Amino acid sequence: MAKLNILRYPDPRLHTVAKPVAAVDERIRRLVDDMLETMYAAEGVGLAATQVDVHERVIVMDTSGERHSPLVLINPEIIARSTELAVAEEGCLSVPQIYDKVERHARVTVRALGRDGAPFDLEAEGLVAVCVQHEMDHLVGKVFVEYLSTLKRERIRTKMLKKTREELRR
Ligand code: GNR
Ligand code: NI
Repeated sequence: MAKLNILRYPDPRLHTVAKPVAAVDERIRRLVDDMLETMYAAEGVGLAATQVDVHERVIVMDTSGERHSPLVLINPEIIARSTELAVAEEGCLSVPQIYDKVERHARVTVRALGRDGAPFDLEAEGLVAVCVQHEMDHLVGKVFVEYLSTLKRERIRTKMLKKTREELRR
């Protein structure tokens, strides 16, 4: 296994649209395992392949407190969504230390392939629903800050660029 580098906003590669996985083979299983290692090391509850500069429809998640319940979603599609919306505070490993409220569907049903290539449906609510919608946005090149006002987004962009520059100077 290997820990992968996580792209940081405003990296333009975060806006790449991922392609469907053609076959769940050894290469994809290795990607999944590397993404899980990367997510756990970063203490995130989810990670999309887009964030590690791989533009294929792969997501890993673990919303359990114990961090021993990995969930793998390959080629995820939302097959049902509640009309009811819910607002939750979100963060993103690609936008460290920024948290803000985002409104999304309160419940979603997602159809995906697992690490074994077998299809399954996930009925999500609460943090799982927030996280899976957040991750699926990454796969179409969307970062949660794009739901915020232009003013907030510009402030975040400036702050991130400054932070990355300072880190490079060290
Ligand atoms: O670790 C993460 N926490 C989180 C909290 C609230 C809503 C969404 C998330 S996802 C985020 C990890 C990440 O950036 N996934 O893309
Ligand atoms: Ni994210």
